[in-house]
Amino acid sequence: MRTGLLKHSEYLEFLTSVPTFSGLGEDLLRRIVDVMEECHFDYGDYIIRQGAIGDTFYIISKGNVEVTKRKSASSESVVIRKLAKGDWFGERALQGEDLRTANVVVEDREGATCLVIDRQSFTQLIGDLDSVKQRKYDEVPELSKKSDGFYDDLI
Ligand code: PCG
Repeated sequence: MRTGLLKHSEYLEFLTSVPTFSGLGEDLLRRIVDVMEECHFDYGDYIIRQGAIGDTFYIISKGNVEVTKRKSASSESVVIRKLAKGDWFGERALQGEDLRTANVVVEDREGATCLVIDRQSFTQLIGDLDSVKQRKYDEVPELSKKSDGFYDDLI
């Protein structure tokens, strides 16, 4: 176990409050807590960069982030969503292909804290949950993704 006992029960309680995870049995939740790492990010940090290779899944435990996306490598990023405590992200690069499909940037002046899970643990413990597997974003269905992780069209 990587986390101390106090943190362990704090995380367990937190996960129980997140709808996606609340219905999981305590055994599975404990296994998830066992493999999580707490990471702090500062204001303006890119937790995820669009087009980069990704191997990690994140659950926000503190602060707010913005999801932004570029239409092409040369165009400006636009904000497409804001996420807060209890929201999770980073699953797309772990489902099949490895490239990040958007940026995730810390919006909170105080920074943000995430619970981070690596690809192997994600695949074993989380990837099969229906709410994770079936999450769809409001993207134009006929978007054609190119090999560099950018889309021909925006959301
Ligand atoms: P991933 O791994 O592609 O990295 C960026 C993350 O942003 C993505 O996973 C999703 O978890 C998250 N995200 C939140 N909203 C959106 C959205 O509308 N579109 C996309 N592509 N990703 C989103």
